[in-house]
Amino acid sequence: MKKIFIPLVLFLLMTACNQQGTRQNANQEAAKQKPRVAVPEFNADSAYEFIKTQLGFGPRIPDSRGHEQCGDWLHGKLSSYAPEVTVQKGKVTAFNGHLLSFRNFIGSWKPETPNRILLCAHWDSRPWADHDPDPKNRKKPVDAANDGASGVAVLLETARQLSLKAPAIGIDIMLFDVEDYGPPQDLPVTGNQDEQWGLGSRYWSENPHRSNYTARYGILLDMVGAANATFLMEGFSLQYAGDIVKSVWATAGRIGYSAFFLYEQGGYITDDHLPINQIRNIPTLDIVHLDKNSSTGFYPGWHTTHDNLEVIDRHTLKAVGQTLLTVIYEEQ
Ligand code: AHN
Ligand code: ZN
Repeated sequence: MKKIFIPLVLFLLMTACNQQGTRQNANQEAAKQKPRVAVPEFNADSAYEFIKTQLGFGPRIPDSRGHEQCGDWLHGKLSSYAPEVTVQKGKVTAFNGHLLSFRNFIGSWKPETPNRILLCAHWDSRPWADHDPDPKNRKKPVDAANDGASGVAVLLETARQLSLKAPAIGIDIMLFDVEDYGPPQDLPVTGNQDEQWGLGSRYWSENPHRSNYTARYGILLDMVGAANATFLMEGFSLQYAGDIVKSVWATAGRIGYSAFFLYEQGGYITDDHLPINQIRNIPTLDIVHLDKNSSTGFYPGWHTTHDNLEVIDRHTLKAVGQTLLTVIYEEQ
């Protein structure tokens, strides 16, 4: 019996080592091409506080008081860091026909240069915890510490760092509104779901804040704060921005975060990056917490009342934030 298994174990070991080798080669390759620059330290405590502040406004549901107040705070905060801030205001139509007021906030560094990258996240919170394990909770709003606030918090801390040390390239930090107003789970599916999520980013993609706006590439952050997060390579990201996915993952691995950034393909997610890819033709990837073992494919607290401050872990914020700063400051 044992004899049969030894070659199998050896084979598995060799395959594992081989994959490890390929990964290391990819990391070394990426490192070789990058300039040696000093990258600031991402402050995860600061990002954590930015999550707490957003939650302090209560649910950030479109056309609610908490939403309005959080938007005002975000506008002020972004304006304190970015040389130029544009606010896009308007109305979008939700899946149920309701007209929702929205604001997209865009902070720009070196607004004139075409040599730029865009970074984005959504700041609204989901009105219903429609995936809560307890049916009694499914009409309750979500705190959205991870699904919303975490991405915004990492971008605000990034903005703070950019205000302290100017990047070599142009940057836009876009905080999109009305991402999470998609139809609740218990409704029969009607219409095109690609057009029912990400309404703020769809609006911007159809009406960019500068005419002929373009960027070399974009990075979307979605659910980047939960403990032990796993970022699989999301389907549309690989389809539209495969080279950038590999480069960002290699950067994360090179600076020690390969436990978060897995070399594994995830599903195709309708998220804020989709209209940017399809309408603006800017290759944009989604760093999104996907979990093959959860029933939804997303992180386990997704669209539940458990998506609160307790799920947030500074180590995850640090892994994503430090990777992002490294990507930004190594661009020339
Ligand atoms: C769909 O469920 C089709 N997309 C989810 C996008 C999303 C919601 N990201 C965060 N919340
Ligand atoms: Zn959501």
